[in-house]
Amino acid sequence: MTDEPILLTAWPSFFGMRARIALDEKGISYQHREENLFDKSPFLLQMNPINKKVPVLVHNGKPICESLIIVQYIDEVWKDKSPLLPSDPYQRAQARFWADYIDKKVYNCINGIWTTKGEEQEAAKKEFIEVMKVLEGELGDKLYFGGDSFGFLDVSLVPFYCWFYAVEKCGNFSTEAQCPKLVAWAKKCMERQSVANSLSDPDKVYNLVLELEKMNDIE
Ligand code: GS8
Repeated sequence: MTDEPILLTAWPSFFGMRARIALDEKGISYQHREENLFDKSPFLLQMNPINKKVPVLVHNGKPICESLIIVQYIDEVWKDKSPLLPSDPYQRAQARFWADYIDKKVYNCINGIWTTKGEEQEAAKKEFIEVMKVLEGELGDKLYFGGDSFGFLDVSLVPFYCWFYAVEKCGNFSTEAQCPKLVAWAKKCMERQSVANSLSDPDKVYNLVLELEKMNDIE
């Protein structure tokens, strides 16, 4: 007997979107609990006392933390439908390598663009495009990162796409002009219900970024 899982997340969180996409791909119904990251709930602090961050998946009363670990857990527990990780150990290791690369690079570049101005922002934009080109190279001419089917790496990267509009407006540049194949891949992913349902509205993300810039005196 298993309980309906609970997902603690916050709407702008790309990490939370990963978990939402994975649950949707598997057709799992779950309880979505929206957290206010400026005033975290006692339940979040109890479920993730170490990092105190979202997302957290609570399954059978037990917490699973860290988005990539959550996606892998979902894939292992509900393994009969829509496998996300490749079955071949080498391919699985490669998918994990690239997901780790995304975690180490993409988040910092995106934050670097909207939290800075001038030379610092130029450097963040340059790095962002370099990273996107590396990922575009890994995608190659494939439909999805893992080949013909949507999988773990797609889930890991596509949530960042709903932040592209905000950082492009802040930095006055176009990702599509420099990485057309990567943006075409993101649009292809958006055709999936699981992705379209899970990603936040780019305008809403941009408005949040403008509010945060004001709050943090970034002019
Ligand atoms: C990152 C989670 C995270 O940064 C993961 O799950 O993959 N490596 C983790 N979550 C943010 C929201 S998204 O920017 C968060 O919860 N921040 C609250 C805080 O730092 O206090």
